Amino acid sequence: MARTATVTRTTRETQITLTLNLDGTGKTDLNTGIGFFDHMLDGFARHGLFDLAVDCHGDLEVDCHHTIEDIGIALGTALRQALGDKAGLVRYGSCLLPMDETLALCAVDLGGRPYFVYDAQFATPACGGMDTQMAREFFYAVSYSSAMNLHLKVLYGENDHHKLEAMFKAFAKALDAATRLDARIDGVLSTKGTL
Ligand SMILES: [Mn+2]
Repeated sequence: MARTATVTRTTRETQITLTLNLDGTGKTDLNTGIGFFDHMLDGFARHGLFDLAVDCHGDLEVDCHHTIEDIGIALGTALRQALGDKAGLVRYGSCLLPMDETLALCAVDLGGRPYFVYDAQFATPACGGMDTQMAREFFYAVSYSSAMNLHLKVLYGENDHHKLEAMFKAFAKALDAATRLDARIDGVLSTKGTL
């Protein structure tokens, strides 16, 4: 069964159509209106081997906040739908991702209990059109809308572009691992028998 989902989300602040394929090859079609954020989502999709299309018309005349947060909600919602009944799902994934001087850590559990732990500091207020503060808002939105336990931490680093990109790629690799299916798993991987 195809593990894909398309989410359309419209508010007075953003109009979003997002399509996610968990079993893709890293193909992207990204039009968020924020060049730097497109670059981050591109790194996420390519390194997670997800196909991801995002079309967003957001209130960028205000700032980047609603656009980035709402795309996080749409991505999390699509992820939750695409995972379906989670039968055979590996469930856990983690990655330590180096990018030049930066090292980022990501660990995820797709067990259905949302939790979010985040630790990253930045030297500058923005990279391109993306406020550095919005990384937290984006990943928090993904975690609660997909019911994911998500831990993200920048262990060290200097350059804010590297820190952000390392987090998106670490998230991609951890999520790729957690969304794999294992034929040895009978039903769902939980001692409770439900996810
Ligand atoms: Mn880059």
